[in-house]
Amino acid sequence: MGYRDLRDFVRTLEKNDELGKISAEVDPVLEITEITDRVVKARGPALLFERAKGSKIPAVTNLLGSERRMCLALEVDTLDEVAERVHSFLDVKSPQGILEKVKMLPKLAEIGSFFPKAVRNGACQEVVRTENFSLDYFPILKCWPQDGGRYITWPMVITRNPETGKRNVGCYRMQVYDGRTTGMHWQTQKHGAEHFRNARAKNPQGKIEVAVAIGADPATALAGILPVPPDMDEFLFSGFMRRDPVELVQCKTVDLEVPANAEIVLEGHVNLGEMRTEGPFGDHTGFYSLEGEFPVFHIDCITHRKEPLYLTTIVGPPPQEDYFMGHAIERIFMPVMKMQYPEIVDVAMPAEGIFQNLMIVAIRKSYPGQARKIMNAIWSLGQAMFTKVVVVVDHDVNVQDSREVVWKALCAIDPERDIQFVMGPVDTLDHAARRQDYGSKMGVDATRKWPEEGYAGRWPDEIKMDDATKHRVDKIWQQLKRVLGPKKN
Ligand SMILES: Cc1cc2nc3c(=O)[nH]c(=O)nc-3n(C[C@H](O)[C@H](O)[C@H](O)COP(=O)(O)O)c2cc1C
Ligand SMILES: [Mn+2]
Repeated sequence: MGYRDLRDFVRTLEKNDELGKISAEVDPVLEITEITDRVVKARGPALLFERAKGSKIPAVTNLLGSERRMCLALEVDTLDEVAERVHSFLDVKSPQGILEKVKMLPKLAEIGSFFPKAVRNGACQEVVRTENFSLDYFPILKCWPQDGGRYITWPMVITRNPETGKRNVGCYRMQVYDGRTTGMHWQTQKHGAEHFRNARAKNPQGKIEVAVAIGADPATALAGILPVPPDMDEFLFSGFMRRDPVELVQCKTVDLEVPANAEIVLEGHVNLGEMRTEGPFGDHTGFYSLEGEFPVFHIDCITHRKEPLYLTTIVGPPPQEDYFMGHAIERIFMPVMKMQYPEIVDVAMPAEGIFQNLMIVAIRKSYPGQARKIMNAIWSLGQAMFTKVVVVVDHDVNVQDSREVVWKALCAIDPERDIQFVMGPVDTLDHAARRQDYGSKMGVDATRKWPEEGYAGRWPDEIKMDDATKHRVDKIWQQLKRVLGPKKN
């Protein structure tokens, strides 16, 4: 059984000593960010701001800002357990004979049980406001000094693909323009933006319906961040992660469904012919994203629980909470990468690489040029297409250890020979790119070079002491340590 809702998870955090309750009045303008930033960098607890200045609603930050809390959220001891479950579903082979077919049935039934489930009533609609509503009611953060205003930072933005009718859930920040109007910052290559363009192609002056849910049980709240393929329902994957279907309730004024257990829901529309300046925003790159033109979300109705919690997060100089989200997603989707590219041994995205700037991939190379094939694979794999620098190393490099990577990768390259540049789509937030959304990427082949790859010399072995000598020294080590004194080593 997954967590019922956000407050259920918050209670569990409290029981596990993973919640800091702040009863002093704190301003959602800058102060909540400053406190959250300090706490996440110290690997501190999730934070409940009980008295956010200017609002009666408490705010929650840093909900998943550590690996331990991410594991609590997904009810596992290690993230590998979720990866293992993903693997076991991918590993379904064509059954041979009746017995294997029978054995497969429970697995198939289990998949069926993860599909979102329609329910009639949801706590998210305890209060329905179609008039006299305003976003001012909620403790929405202004995160950093140069931000263009307040931003809703952890929404689940729900739209329907006008071509296929399929649902998408994306987490796209929303700048508050006034009590009923926000920006809709879906970046060019994201699924919400694709729905917008599809609809606009049919009817440039029309509109699309949008629902925004804020706060839910943690696996559902993560739905908007999951990089699943277009037209795959993120809520199905949330159901898989929580081992319980996401319950959805029909919105009051738009033809969309939202998680019944959500804290707050904004229903409304985006006009297809309308753009407005959005930004600046202190972003997850650690720099401000400057102003840009983005669509506008008009709120027609707000529903919420009787006493809602406002779930939000901050991004900024790494590491922040989004690092732990991204890391979990990287671990969970590893089996999918490995299924398509079995030579991949491990992948790492260090926090300072802010996801889109650096991916280190270890492969078991078995034919010439394979490292370069993997770079191209990464650049065509969903949102990994944005990766500015891909470093491919051999299987015996521990990619989780950045020091080892710097040491071994730099020893393995002849830069002119081993670095390649390609052009393609880059992240909207990349402020160094020559054009927004378009620029170059770099691949570094830091694997051992083979004669078949034109390497004329003999690749040296890595230095390692032989076991017999180590064993002999182990035996006299205690005695030596006395002579060497209390110093370390
Ligand atoms: C805290 C946070 C804020 C985000 N803000 C944005 C944003 O403003 N715009 C955007 O395009 N992606 C943003 N993302 C990344 C998307 O949520 C992510 O790429 C997601 O997979 C998009 O869903 P989609 O593939 O269905 O479009 C954010 C992610 C996090 C964790
Ligand atoms: Mn999507």
